[in-house]
Amino acid sequence: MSEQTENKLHEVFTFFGKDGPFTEVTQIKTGHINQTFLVRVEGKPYIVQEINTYVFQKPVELMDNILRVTSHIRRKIQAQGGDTNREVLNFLTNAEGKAFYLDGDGHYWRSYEYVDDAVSFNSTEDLSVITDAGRAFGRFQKQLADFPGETLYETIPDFHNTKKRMQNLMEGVRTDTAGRAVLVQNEIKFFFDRTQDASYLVDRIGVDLPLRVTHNDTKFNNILIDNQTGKALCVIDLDTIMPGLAAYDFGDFIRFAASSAAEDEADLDRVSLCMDRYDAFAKGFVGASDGFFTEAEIESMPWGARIITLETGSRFLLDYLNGDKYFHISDPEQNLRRARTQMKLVTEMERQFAEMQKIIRNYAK
Ligand code: ADP
Ligand code: GN1
Ligand code: MG
Repeated sequence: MSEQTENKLHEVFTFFGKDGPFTEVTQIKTGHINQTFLVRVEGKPYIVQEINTYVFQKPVELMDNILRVTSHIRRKIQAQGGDTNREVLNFLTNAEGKAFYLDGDGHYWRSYEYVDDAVSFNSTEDLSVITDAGRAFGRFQKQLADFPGETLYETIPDFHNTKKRMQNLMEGVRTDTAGRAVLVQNEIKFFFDRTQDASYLVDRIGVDLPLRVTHNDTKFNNILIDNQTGKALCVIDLDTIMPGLAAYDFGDFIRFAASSAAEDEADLDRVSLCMDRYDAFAKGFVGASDGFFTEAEIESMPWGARIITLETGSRFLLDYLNGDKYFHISDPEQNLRRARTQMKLVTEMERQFAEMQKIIRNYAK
């Protein structure tokens, strides 16, 4: 870690009244958005993050959402006799109750307790872990069922408005900032051909699909698994909690964790939809939900998978066209590889859609 970064991290801990000698500083690179560090101050572990303000333009409102949502969840856990130190994120606040530190360069920092003896996965073949993650993301929606969604600040407007996402892609093709459109004509056509699908869920919001308070970024690595019990412990990465559809949270997990390969796999022959993982997640998310979801919502889940995968692919392609401004990348082709894996998964879902629907109906009973 550079001396400059270490000094900055000390500044953050001083702000929160927790500074002391560091016994570990490690950068965690699994997320695509924020800068994340694991720091142990005299042995006690914390996560410190620099909030990405290109992505989240109102960090103050964002942190207000997170504090209110985590307090709400903490009360639920307390009422059920759970462990509030490990089952919900605990953010540091300063003497005035502020949960972010604005440094002299205009960067926003936050810190919360690191949940020790837990891991986050990018993938697993252990179906029981996937089912349990489904149960935990379902439980998360239930915990927030009585949270007033209309009071949440929209941290990224139109985050899962897939229709709008497609329009953004087309606009990106038109402006072609990085001069790359010529290289990806087939990819652009793939999304163009599916503009009708993109509207399918958005147009039903408030018609037959209820708006709930959803997580909206249910990647497998946004949930912590307890090392001792192997059970899903704590939902993390709370930046995008906003009103949304249950199908988004179902779909985003499938997109990521039911893929046979990494999100940026170059060899598309290795990318397929693992139906056993899809089944395992459906079992936890829908099957364990005790009648929480409506019939229309349950029927919409496979569409959530197909549409969120389409949407995420379009976002990767757009970022490639824009010159990689949004997602962290390791090389200039990574966003393009990511877009292509999502396209392959969409194709797989289209081919096996009847089977996906059958599995969901099975858990609706
Ligand atoms: P990003 O928005 O960039 O995805 P995240 O909030 O998801 O950032 O954090 C990045 C990664 O850091 C997570 O995927 C997880 O592996 C790890 N992580 C974050 N918070 C904790 C925590 N409290 N305990 C353990 N690991 C964590
Ligand atoms: C980002 O932050 P992370 O890595 O958990 C992104 C998601 C995408 C995902 C694709 C705020 O999630 O929407 O689906 O990358 N988060 C944001 O891997 O845009
Ligand atoms: Mg994350």
